[in-house]
Amino acid sequence: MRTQVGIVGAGPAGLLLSHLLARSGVDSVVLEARSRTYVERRVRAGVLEHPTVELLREVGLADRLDREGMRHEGISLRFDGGDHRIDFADLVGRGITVYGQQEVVKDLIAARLDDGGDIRFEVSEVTIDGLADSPVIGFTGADGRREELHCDVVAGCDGFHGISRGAFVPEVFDRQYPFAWLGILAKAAPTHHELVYANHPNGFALYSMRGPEITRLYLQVPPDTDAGTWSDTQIWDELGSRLAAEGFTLNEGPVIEKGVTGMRSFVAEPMRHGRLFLAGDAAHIVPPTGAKGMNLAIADVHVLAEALVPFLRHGDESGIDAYSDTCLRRVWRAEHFSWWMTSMLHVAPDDDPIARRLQLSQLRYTVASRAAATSLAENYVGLPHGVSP
Ligand code: RFL
Ligand code: PHB
Repeated sequence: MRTQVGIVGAGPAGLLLSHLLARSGVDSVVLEARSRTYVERRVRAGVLEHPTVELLREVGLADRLDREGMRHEGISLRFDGGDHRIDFADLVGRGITVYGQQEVVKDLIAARLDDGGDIRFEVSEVTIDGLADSPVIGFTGADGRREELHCDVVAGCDGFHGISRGAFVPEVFDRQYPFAWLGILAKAAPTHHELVYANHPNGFALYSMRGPEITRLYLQVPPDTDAGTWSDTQIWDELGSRLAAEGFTLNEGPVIEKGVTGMRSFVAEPMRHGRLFLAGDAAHIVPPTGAKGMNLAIADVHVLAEALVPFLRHGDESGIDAYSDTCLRRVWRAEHFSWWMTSMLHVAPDDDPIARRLQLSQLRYTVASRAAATSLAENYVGLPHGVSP
């Protein structure tokens, strides 16, 4: 088999890359380890930055997003018994859209398949060779047959646990946090129209949603927590305490999904090795407090598609040579913002009294100063794709 771009992984990064390339007449094949049903049901991110939504609109992927996505013009920071709104619309004139990652993935798969795109689900034993000049991806198809995919370049979009990062030895920056998130999806109508990030002496809590009938909620828990040890009643009680504010009621309902997510900051440098380009979680992980993971994956492949098209059309290498540096600047900005939000909002297990007071001071300043609130808003709604400060 032969294609121009061999894409490993059908998450938001791999699927969107395939779509962007197809719009410029570049062929690709997407190889995915899981089944279509599995990737379409995987519950993950929910917040789309402004530049993400703009890009999806520009490339014809936003029909359902525009109908069903929930536009938010701010978030609340809740601490010390008070609720403080950060008004994105007023501060930076832009907002975010709440639309589940699995909805983005469904829209992308449908668009690719409608357009004759080649996505192979349930592949295994993926290998990558020939990265100096003529890449070959080996894989076993769903039918058990061993195949070889020859391509001009490989896009490693296979997430944090994928194999493509292992094709070379990048420099790795890795920090794990001493806490995790217990997340639930509940069949309960949201009672508040925006996200609430709460810093409470018992730990962080986040109030989010997925639609008019579904609430998405998270609690800070110790890193080794087994989700099964938390009963639904305990979860609702703890959410009630941590999110408490005057006039705020939490609608409870059946818990339809429950899981624990670890928190880490991770970056692999560079994001390119010969003809291999890493994008999304394959190259970097942020703690979810800044809602940046999927958005970064989308920003990476936007830059990558714009670099690959001139290279594949007429051998222009300027874009591919700049790819890693261009992405890493934006990645480190998002790493910083996500680390900053995480440290401001979570309670450290050692409960250091100085750290606690510094946190509260930072929170009070962030909600009281227009300059500080604007900085949060600008980062949260998302900096433009391409070169970052
Ligand atoms: P993905 O989505 O992990 O996709 C990688 C795909 O590669 C496949 N794969 C392989 N395929 C073939 N061969 C192999 N050897 C393979 N190994 C793996 C996998 O099956 C998978 O389909 O990576 P991608 O595309 O880079 O996308 C990244 C995002 O998924 C991720 O950053 C976000 O989900 C992170 N995230 C959030 N991001 C946001 O932007 N906003 C949020 O609000 C947000 N909240 C979150 C999150 C992640 C969370 N969890 C569960 C980690 C909340 C949570 C709880
Ligand atoms: C979500 O809705 O899943 C969500 C929202 C904001 C975050 C992380 C996750 O920071």
